[in-house]
Amino acid sequence: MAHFAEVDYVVYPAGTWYILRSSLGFTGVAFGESTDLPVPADYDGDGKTDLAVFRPSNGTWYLMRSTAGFAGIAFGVGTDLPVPADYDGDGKADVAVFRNGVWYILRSKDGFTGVAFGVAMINQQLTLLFSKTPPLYPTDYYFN
Ligand SMILES: [Ca+2]
Ligand SMILES: [Ca+2]
Repeated sequence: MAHFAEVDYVVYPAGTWYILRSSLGFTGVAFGESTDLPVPADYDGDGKTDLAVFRPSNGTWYLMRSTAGFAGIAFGVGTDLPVPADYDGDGKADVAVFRNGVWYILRSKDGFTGVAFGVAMINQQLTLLFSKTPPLYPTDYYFN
């Protein structure tokens, strides 16, 4: 867990990541399209956050992993809310979506699962909130 002073900041307007890194300064990286949803997380478990987007038009996750490299993973549909996190506790973030009160999780160690928790209305509200809020993610970013 990074101390606040060491955290990097990133914004994601129209397919370019603008990252203010705590130790390496500012950078801009083109990754993704303007209609993609940014889903940064540490997917390969090396302790560094990876650039990643969820593309609603084809339900595919595009991951630029800092150690394991690029990956494209078809998981979810366009109306899903992407909710990546490490659900099975192996240190690697898992691809996951929330849809109509069900969490669909592709766990890196324990495999696929679906968990009913919440209601469909939450999904709609979160999607609305997500779409109107400029993404701002403080985290530890890898980029050279
Ligand atoms: Ca990583
Ligand atoms: Ca995991």
